[in-house]
Amino acid sequence: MNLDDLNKVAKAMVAPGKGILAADESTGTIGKRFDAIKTENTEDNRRDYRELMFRTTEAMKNNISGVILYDETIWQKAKDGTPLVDIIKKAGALPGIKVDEGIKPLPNSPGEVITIGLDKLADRLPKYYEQGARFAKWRAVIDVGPGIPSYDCIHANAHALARYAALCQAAQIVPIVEPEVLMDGNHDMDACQKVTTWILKETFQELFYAKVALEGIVLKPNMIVPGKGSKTRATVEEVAQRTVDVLKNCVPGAVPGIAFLSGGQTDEEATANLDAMNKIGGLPWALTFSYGRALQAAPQKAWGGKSENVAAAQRAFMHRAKMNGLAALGQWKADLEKKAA
Ligand code: 5MM
Repeated sequence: MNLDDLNKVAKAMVAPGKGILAADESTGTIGKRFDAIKTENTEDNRRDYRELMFRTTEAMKNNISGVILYDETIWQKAKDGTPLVDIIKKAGALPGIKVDEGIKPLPNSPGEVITIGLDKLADRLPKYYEQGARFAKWRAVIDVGPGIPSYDCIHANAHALARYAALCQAAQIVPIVEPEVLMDGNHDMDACQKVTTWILKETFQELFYAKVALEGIVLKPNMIVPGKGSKTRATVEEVAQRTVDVLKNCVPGAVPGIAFLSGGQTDEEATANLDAMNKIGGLPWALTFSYGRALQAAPQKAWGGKSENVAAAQRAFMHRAKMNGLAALGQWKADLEKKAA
């Protein structure tokens, strides 16, 4: 492992004003997104949709440091035969790859899941590196509900994240470590804070035991927000302060950067919350975005599966990338949203 190089890649992923495009929806998940825009979930449509984002040159150059790809996409070619990874690289961004193989029920733990995909990972990683991937992603899913999460769920998922991260670094790939506490549920902000603290503490302990070099990772956590079904709501300032408090308690300063998931927040909430955290300032790590839905909902709606809407979709994508780029600098303002094309 060359830690200097891993550290350079990790820093590039969280460079000022830039963040990560999470375009790693599995075929089932992109199918749900396509259903919403009445578009058939075919290989060609998945390619055309992703190609339009990767060819949004200004956004890719100015605000997107890297793209998390799904296995299908990393091997896919654009309509004109150019490999999609080459389009991403030409735009100045880094290709990355989701390497987990999804979730399965955790035995003896009703309502809880474990992320799978470790078995052949050591063999798969060098192939992804050769194909251009310089970082990877693994997502652990933690649900909050009556009596859950259990210690078994927290521990098993943190342990898997650490084993994945160690394998990535051995293959010279920067691991994005993503423990996601879901927004689904009726729980309040206190419960989100408690569970997020727990999974982060456990994850960094397991990363230590697995001898993962923190200088060569990027953390992808959720923000501290009330569950979607909770009767309580939180202000942008509360979300920002609570999230920063949790991170300060749990994340060592050696980690170069933290790139949040959006988790079901609206586009503008995800931007405003990130911006407010960066306005607090004085933090040891860069804080940026690694959004899926909060970057893609607008372009998907504008595209609607129609080639005549590609330019409109690219404008929508460019706008969200720019807004989140400003939020990563703490320079976003709500009225910039209204000036959108
Ligand atoms: C892009 O969505 C990813 C999920 O894919 P699958 O569920 O299909 O495997 C997801 O892991 C994503 O990378 C992050 O959770 C961030 O996405 P959001 O939409 O929460 O910002």
